[in-house]
Amino acid sequence: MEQKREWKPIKEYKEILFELYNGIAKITINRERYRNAFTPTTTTEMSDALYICRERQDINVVVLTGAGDKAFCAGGDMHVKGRGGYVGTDGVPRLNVLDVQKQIRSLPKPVIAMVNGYAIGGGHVLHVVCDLTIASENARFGQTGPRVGSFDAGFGSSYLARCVGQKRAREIWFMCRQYTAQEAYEMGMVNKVVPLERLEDEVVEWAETMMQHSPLALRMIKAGLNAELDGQAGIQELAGDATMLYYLTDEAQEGGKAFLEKRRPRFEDYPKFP
Ligand code: S0N
Repeated sequence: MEQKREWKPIKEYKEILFELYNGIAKITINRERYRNAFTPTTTTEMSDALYICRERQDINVVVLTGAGDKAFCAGGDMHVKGRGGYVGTDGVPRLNVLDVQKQIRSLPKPVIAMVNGYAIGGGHVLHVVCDLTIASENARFGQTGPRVGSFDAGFGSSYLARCVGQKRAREIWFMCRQYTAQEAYEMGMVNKVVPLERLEDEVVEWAETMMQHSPLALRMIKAGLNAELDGQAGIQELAGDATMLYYLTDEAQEGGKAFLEKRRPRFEDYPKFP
């Protein structure tokens, strides 16, 4: 894909690129040779980058993609798949892509999957857990788990079903077929399909539109949409945001001040909106 804008490196890693442009952070799985299949190193690095995305004030929207023009991500790297998970350089099997999924879901900023080719297996799950998916016309979507000895019965199934419906989700997992970008769009798991050469422009335009909107409003909407589906973990997220907003009020400040000044808090001074 032609690079039309100057992405500045945020941090150097072995298996991902992590770059910034105009408030947009881009995480690129950089294993083109293996269709951007992820190893435990890839997912550890993605976790670190996502943590930085959460912390940094100059990052408003996050884009997840794969290097080259063939694949977004082909799932877990089968070369390192052992008993109990994907075996890292320390010899320990892990499924730490699950941590990446949770981070994407709970990141209080929009995350866009920029799907530039195959999104298969665990790579399909990664696009599913992103808030939005924009795909190039050459993108292909699908699951292989039951054919290659794995499955994701978590977000990769349950949230997928919320997007495409139960029958389609079961078809995707039971049949292990591939779907074109247009078919994925019609199923409701892709927001827009564009020619490959327009993909990054389109994604940046969506990101820039969202950046004109209230970040707190976007954060609360994401938390609310998650809460409806994520049970106590979702409520915890939404409640955490409510606490953060409460801490911004004079009423909450009064409680803390009164404690430190060893006096009764004057909560009666604050408005009670109907
Ligand atoms: C992507 C496909 C369709 C591309 O086909 P194409 O273009 O014909 O290229 P290939 O010649 O097949 O591939 C090029 C080179 O890339 C290597 N490669 C491709 N995919 C992988 C991979 N996943 N691991 C390792 N290497 C890969 C090829 O081997 C080839 O190398 P060389 O040139 O040396 O032969 C096609 O490649 C394809 O079908 N790939 C496999 C896709 C797949 O089945 N992925 C699923 C992997 N498993 C998971 O993701 C498991 C997920 C999981 O375990 C999980 C469990 C619980 C909870 C969560 C998860 C989760 O991860 O989300």
